[in-house]
Amino acid sequence: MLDSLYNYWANLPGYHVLGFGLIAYFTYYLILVVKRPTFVCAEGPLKNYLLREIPTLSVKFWPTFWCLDSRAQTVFASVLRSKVIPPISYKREIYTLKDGGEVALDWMDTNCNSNSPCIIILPGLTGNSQDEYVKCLVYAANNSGIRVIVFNNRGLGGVTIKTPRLYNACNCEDLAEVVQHVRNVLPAHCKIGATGVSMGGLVLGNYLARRSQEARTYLSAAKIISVPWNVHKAIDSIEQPILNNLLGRILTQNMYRTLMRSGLHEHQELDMKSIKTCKTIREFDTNFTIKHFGYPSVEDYYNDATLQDKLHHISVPLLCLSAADDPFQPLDAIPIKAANESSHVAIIVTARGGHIGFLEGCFPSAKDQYISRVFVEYFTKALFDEEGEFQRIKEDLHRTYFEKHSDIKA
Ligand SMILES: *[C@@H]1O[C@H](CO)[C@@H](O)[C@H](O)[C@H]1NC(C)=O
Ligand SMILES: *[C@@H]1O[C@H](CO)[C@@H](O)[C@H](O)[C@H]1NC(C)=O
Ligand SMILES: CC(=O)N[C@H]1CO[C@H](CO)[C@@H](O)[C@@H]1O
Repeated sequence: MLDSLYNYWANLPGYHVLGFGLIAYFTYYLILVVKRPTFVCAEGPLKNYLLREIPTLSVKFWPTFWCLDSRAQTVFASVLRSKVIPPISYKREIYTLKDGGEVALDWMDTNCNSNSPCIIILPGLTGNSQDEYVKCLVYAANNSGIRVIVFNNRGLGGVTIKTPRLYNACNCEDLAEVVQHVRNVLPAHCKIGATGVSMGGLVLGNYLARRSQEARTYLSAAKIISVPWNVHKAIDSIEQPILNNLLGRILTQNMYRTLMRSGLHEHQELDMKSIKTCKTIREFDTNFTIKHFGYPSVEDYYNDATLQDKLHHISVPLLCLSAADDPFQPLDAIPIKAANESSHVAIIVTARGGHIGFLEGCFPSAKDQYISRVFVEYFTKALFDEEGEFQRIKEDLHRTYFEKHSDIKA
């Protein structure tokens, strides 16, 4: 008996080895990978509302089993979306900012009427309205009858700059002007929401925190996807060898190309040669961004942009989606505790998903993706708000918020 067992193990046929391997992998997958996302927000009306109205919150997230690594999720999601989602033809509006600078606002409202609410989308670091994750959100909004405006930063989306100024991660003045403009051109009864992805999330988050009162008057709801909550930690994380560093290098090259295309070097003297040799985002920021915006050091700039410690200033209901394995965002930088105490900010953390990845199922679909599903479920409830419940929750939250923070102007 023992002999035959020994013989079996000693001469294990190859396909049995494969079988055991697969069983082990799927056991691991089912037990350790497939999980309900963590959802944090202070006990109260917003938390109850979101749990009730966003069905995706209470189901398990099934990351694509052959694409679990965070970098693989990040890269493959981008490739899949770019292959499957066709370009979108927007109505472009060139909007002139107060200092004479210009930004391109790309409108998409083919499935809308005069009552449709509107979402302003802020893409990531060097992103524009044709980026694959942006289109994924735009399609989803269009299918739900929501108007979308993609806010391309200065120098992006094919618009060259008119004044010697680009954009950065905490520059929310431009967004403030755009939000005000959108409010002025839309009928007063149309609600406005905003979504920022990655660096767009930093810009939006900083706007919500620094211009709390103003943001509250214009915006009904906000959402942030894959934001680097703590920029110091994000930059450290993206410099880790080998794969993270490689992603960082690609991004740095994109930043250089964006800078070239913006035409800034025709407006002011820049040492483009040394900027071109930068290999990391930190080097690029040291040699360009902080000089351009007058920060004494790169640490000062990252402090200024960091969102992790600003949650308590935010007074617009804000839903955030982050992955625990985001290569741009170590888990310990996600402000779980602050959100757990925040009446206005709720955070969903999936165990896997990478940076703007969140691919799910055996054969991830480009049309119905986790990021667009959460996005649409949240905004259709918050912005159409037929019973006015979300609006009432928002007003109640403000009342209790200002009782608690009597130092902040109501
Ligand atoms: C938006 O939705 C309308 C109506 O369903 C459809 O005709 C149109 O093609 C959609 N636009 C895009 C870009 O998908
Ligand atoms: C959130 O706060 C509650 C108390 O209000 C506490 O019981 C819970 O453990 C906290 N959760 C997290 C994730 O910090
Ligand atoms: C590539 C490059 O020019 N890097 C420089 C960026 O700035 C720092 C600090 O000023 C220099 O030490 C790097 O050599």
